[in-house]
Amino acid sequence: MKLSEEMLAQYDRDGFIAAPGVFSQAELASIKTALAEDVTVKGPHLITEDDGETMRAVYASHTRHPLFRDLVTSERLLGPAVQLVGRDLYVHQFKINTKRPFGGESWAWHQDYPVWRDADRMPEARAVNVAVFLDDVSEFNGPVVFLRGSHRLGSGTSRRRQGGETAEHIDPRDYTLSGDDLSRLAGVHEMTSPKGAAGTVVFFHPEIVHGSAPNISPYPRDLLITTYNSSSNAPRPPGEPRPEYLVGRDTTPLVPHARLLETMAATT
Ligand code: 6CS
Ligand code: FE
Repeated sequence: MKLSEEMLAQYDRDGFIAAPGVFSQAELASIKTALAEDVTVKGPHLITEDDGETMRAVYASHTRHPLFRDLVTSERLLGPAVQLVGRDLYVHQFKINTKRPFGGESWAWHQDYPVWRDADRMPEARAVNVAVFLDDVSEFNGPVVFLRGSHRLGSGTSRRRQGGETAEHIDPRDYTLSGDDLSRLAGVHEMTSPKGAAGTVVFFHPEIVHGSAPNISPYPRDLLITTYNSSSNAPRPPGEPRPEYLVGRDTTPLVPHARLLETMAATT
């Protein structure tokens, strides 16, 4: 897949672009099967809602399951990512936010890069988030909302809130922008949420302000997000880095492939 000049210009201007129909129904079914297999592996990479039981997110599936390994090296994701940030990309972070029907919780307003800057010492925002809709996304099941063009402001003012410093996985609540900041930003940057069928892919900038509301609908909203970073922009923490499920260690540039995704049993 190749992004047109127009789409590249749109990304620069808005901080995100959406491409429908990137994955087929059969591939989506394979991805769902792989997700069901992967979440049987227990560990700190499984993030729960505040009830401590319901799954909210799973991290680093690409390090455990062959299908997700294939997905992150797919030319359909990696090709456009290279166009947007440049060559020599690796996976800094991989997650699937599994927003369940009837109450999957919100994600507070935040920017991603400040977390990686402060917690991981990622030198620059030379990365891109690639989000794959695993379910149809409508206005009802808690779509991600962007402040259009807010990536152009940078992220100088985003700071971690006092408290909660011990968690490895940093919830956006600990990094959320103030109400004053958001009111000001929303006055200039329109709130907008890409919607579409499962198989749609959204590319978004690590400094765009975004968040999402709870899912009160009867429909799930599983959203897979892989963050590609430039190998030359890999985190350089002074001390112990955060765990591998949050911060990818293998910074070898990925080589894209053009295969379809097939059902593959988990290796673990
Ligand atoms: O701890 C982290 O890296 C996660 N936290 C936030 C707010 N964004 C990026 C990432 O998913
Ligand atoms: Fe985010």
